[in-house]
Amino acid sequence: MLFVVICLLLSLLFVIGLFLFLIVLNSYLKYSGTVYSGRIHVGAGEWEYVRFRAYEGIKYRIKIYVHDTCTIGTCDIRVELRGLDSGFVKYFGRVTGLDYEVVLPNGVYYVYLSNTYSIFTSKDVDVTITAYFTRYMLNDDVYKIAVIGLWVADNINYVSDPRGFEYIAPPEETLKTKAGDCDDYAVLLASMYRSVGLEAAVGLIDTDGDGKAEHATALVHLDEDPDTIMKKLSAIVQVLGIETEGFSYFKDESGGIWMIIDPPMTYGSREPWNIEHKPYKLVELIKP
Ligand SMILES: [Ca+2]
Ligand SMILES: [Ca+2]
Repeated sequence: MLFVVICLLLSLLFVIGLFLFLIVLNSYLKYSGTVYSGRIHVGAGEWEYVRFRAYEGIKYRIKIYVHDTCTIGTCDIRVELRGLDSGFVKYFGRVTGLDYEVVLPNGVYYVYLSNTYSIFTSKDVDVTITAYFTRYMLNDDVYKIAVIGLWVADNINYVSDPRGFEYIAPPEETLKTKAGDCDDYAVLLASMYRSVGLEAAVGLIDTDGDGKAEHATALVHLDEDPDTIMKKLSAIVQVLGIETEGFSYFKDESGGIWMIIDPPMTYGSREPWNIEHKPYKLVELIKP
């Protein structure tokens, strides 16, 4: 075990170029996620709505197009955007089309489409709501954790060590071969996170309940409370078209949490922070 610990420590001291990880982070910034897209029929004298959940720090683009199918009167619709919890209200009046970008407080929102002023004419309305990252996300801790975790989960393959030999690859080697086992993932992730300014470590984990570690994971220290982190994480993965159920962490005795990022333990999942395996007990924390 001492050998493993020393190797992990040494590997963690490798400094990976910031350059590569800024490319990884930047490449995700151009992502956009469809929150809603559909055609809504609004009958004469009626109204309909689109409901969506918005998260702080994400930019939403709301596009509305009223189809030119009306036979009597004008083809327009009265549009309102209202926040259920935040008290946010925006009136757009009667429009035939709309292209609106907004950053909203956390909460549930309704786009109301009112045709109540029209007696005879029903309307078909296309509504698209798209979520984008804002540029300042590049330096957000949870953003870094999520997109680097997903990048590693997508780009590194799980391959066992040489038979009878516990080999801990330096992070740049794992990047080159695009393969490794749990300790190689852990060292690579911890190094990547450290390269973009996060406090990251490797945790040695007992996964069979005998009190001894046989698994390793990357851990990132965060000072925020788990609820706030969960909201941010949900926001970030909404743009990436992912829904996350939750994330796993160990409480730090001196405050804050150690968030777990462990792609091999969430194989096939799009949530490398959501560990379902039990037991999963931290035996040793290795900080460089
Ligand atoms: Ca290994
Ligand atoms: Ca064990």
